[in-house]
Amino acid sequence: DARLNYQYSQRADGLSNPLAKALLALMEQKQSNLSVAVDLTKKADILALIEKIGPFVCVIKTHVDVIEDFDQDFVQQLTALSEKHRFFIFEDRKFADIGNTVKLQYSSGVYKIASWAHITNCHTVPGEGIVQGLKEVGLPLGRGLLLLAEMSSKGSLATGSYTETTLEWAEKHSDFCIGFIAGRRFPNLQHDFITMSPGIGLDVKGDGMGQQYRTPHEVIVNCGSDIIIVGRGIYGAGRDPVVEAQRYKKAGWDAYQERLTK
Ligand code: 5BU
Repeated sequence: DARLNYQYSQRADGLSNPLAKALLALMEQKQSNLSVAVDLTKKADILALIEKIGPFVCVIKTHVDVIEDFDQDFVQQLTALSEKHRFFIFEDRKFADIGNTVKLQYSSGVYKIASWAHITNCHTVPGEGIVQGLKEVGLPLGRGLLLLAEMSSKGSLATGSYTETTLEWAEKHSDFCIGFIAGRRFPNLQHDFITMSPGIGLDVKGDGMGQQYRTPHEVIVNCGSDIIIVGRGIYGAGRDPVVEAQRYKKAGWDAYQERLTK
């Protein structure tokens, strides 16, 4: 895939979604292909962590349903931080229901995800209608969707024909689907897509609950992924998040530079 040798900013041309274009441009500007998964449960802790690491990331990934004191003020503060430090917000909601239900889950309820998350994602197990439903809400708002083509966890069932069909739906809905959660770039696709990979760690291989870690070099240079998603490797026990964010940012960016010259 020749696009593996393109700079992120050059690849913006091959994507139709304006948010995807903006993300690729931002990555080049900030020299960051690092997304941090901020899986903490207190609003203040999350915001304090993001204030520190915001300068080093292109995307902050959230799980807002684990926040004990979630409220609209959290959304406002998160949005303000995303503007101050220039990053995109990815709510890792993993929608997994019929089109009509996910429309409601995406737009309504306590979280109103579509109103603040630039990016969200979904499983493809319910069929193509899930993409259609989310698109009805998200596309008019300028949002982008990632399809879960693969998962990083041991024994994941998202393989083979499940993954292949997921790729077809992304092609069909490439105006809204900006890419995939996957461990590798998929070859021979008509459109260009952004690949984001969770399960990234420089120090450990797993977490004892099925998570499997690979290095930035492995996923970006060997497997052609674009964005590394790092959680506990940044803020886990005994770690200095600023030091670790800079370390993962450098590892991700060095790997990307190496890929460009391959
Ligand atoms: P960790 O602390 O780096 O293991 O966190 C990984 C994050 O990525 C966490 O928020 C997961 O929910 C998320 N994740 C994942 O680990 N694997 C996947 O396949 C997908 C998401 Br999709």
